[in-house]
Amino acid sequence: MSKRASKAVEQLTEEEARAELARLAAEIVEHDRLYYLEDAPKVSDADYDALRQRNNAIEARFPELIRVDSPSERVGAKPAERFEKVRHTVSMLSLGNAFSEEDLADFVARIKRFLNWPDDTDLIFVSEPKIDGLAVSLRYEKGKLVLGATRGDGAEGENVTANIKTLRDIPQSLKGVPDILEVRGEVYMSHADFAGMNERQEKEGGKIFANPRNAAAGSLRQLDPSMTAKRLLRFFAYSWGEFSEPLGASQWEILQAFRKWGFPVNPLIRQCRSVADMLAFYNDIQHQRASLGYDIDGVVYKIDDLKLQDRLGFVSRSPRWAIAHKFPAEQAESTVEEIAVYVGRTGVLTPVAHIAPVTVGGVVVRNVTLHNEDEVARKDVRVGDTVVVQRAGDVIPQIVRVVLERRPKGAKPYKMPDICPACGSHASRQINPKTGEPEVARRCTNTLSCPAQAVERLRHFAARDAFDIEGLGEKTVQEFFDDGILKEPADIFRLEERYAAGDKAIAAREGWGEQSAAKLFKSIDARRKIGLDRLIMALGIPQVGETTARLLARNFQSWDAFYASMKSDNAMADLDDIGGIGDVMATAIKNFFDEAHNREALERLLKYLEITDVAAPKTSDSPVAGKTVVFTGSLELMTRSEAKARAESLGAKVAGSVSKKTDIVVAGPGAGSKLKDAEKHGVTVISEEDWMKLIGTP
Ligand code: 9MJ
Repeated sequence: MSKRASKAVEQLTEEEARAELARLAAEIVEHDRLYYLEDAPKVSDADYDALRQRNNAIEARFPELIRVDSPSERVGAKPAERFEKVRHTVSMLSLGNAFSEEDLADFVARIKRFLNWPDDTDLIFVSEPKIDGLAVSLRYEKGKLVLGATRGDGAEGENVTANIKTLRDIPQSLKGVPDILEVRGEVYMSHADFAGMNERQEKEGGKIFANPRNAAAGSLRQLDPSMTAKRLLRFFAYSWGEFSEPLGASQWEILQAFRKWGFPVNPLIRQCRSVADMLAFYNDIQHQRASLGYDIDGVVYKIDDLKLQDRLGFVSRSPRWAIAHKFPAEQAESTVEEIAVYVGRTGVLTPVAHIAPVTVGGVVVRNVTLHNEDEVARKDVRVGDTVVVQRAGDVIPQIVRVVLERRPKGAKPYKMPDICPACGSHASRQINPKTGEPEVARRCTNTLSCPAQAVERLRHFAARDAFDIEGLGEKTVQEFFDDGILKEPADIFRLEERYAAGDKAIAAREGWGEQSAAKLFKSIDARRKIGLDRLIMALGIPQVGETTARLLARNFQSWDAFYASMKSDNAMADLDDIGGIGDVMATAIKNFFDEAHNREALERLLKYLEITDVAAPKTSDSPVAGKTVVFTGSLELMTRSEAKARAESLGAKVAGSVSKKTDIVVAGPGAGSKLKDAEKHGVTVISEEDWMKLIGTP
């Protein structure tokens, strides 16, 4: 980078800006050339990024000065909401797999047999590391990159051109190439960039990716190309699609051509002449795997000679002339030092084994998730056990099995705590009343004030479909929570009071002036009066979304009626009476109100609220008002959800099964057991047409 001190963008005159943009365009182009063509960058990535950022900042200030050859134009325009589909002119291949030396020997023998060549003839293969990323196809027309597409199903992929254009590894234009050229290869993310990205995502509360492959896929499929640009995807070329002139006579020759044109080609590729050579390559790559800095999951062998490739052709979708030799999942032994329990944002308790640090596939593993208590029981993992740890396909590490011979005497079976480690409330597994089986997850029942769940709950509480408090989004909730200002919903309504009383924590917030405070307090104030349905929705009761909240509100009509029922012994019966609330949901609602912490947090909140009743559905003038209706068979005049909504709007309850409480069964063609149940209980059965007449829609 130029060493001369740069003037702040804000202080540039128009003339200086024009000169600076010209200088930056030239400098960036030169760095790109060094980077892509010479493989010899002269500046660090950070310095390079700084140049681009300066260029962008100047362009933002002087948009009329943007040059036609501006480096920022290398980032394509924003694509449409969804990616457009593109058909590959030549299908993108999938490879068959070999998992052993024997599989590999079979592969080579098969080829010789097919060609009718004696066993002892030499065949040349190109051996390549198998990058664990995403295959893409890059189409150049007259040397210009015109299309970047994902593999998709091999025949049809997605148009990700704008994102592909942000990859520094991929040239935007080529000289001395056929008019039509499709270069194919793998987009991937290095271990270092993956770690850096997840670190940033964690800080910003963004999505954490499980492995570099997922991160690369996520980045490439970003709708906003500037997001892809931030994530530093890389590329290796190894194959091709359509071309208007031959690219070479062999795989090896073509890879050399790719390299000459400026594409990264993996430096570890080799030509091999025998199974023994190929195995030596495989072992060599396997040894280097941990230090490569990017994920590979095996090696690929390809017949070098393209004429032979042609003769060999395909078996179904895979070429007969190539195979992927996969690495076995990497395993290592370690000992379990402790089984800890973590509470996720939604209150689910997850047991995690803390093990003595061990390197598996080049990564130091200290923690291994045990997923849930059933999994711990199935594997019978105990503290003190020696365990086999595996990273398969670079997914998160897992415990494969316990080495029972080495179990210490007196090791006790693990028992999951039934109190939440974050707040001490009861943690339970809900029983599914239908199957009688407990749910897999154990959850903390202190929905409203468990600190582990607080941020998620508060975010949900303030969200648009609940309290809809403008200015209290996820980021602010997180910050207020971190500062100890917000712990539970009631705190939201105490903010202004505390601010007025000079609470330092609130007043001293960075970037938080009088105005933003006043604005937030105003939007909070506007929500002190809230509809019953929104309140119920906001509580975050497991299983209860917008529809159920509305259903509950309409049935109970007032908070007092609802709360009184939920606290009473009749709660289950009352919920059961509402058509559309199944047993699982009813149990979840009941559990919520059974938890004393929830009731306490609720009562603290209620002091600040005026809850408006929800009118019961109009019932007076419809003959189906107050009736319980069951729809069965296929409906032809309305969809089932339409029928249900219509019936409910007329004051009917819609139930899922026929009982003696049912008043009407509406049966379409194909009605089965429910029709029999109706007969059994002596319930009136009518056709869909009769139903329409009954509700006044001929
Ligand atoms: C990877 N993933 O590195 C192929 N691949 O060739 C290499 N994939 C491939 N070659 C034809 N090196 C289809 C897939």
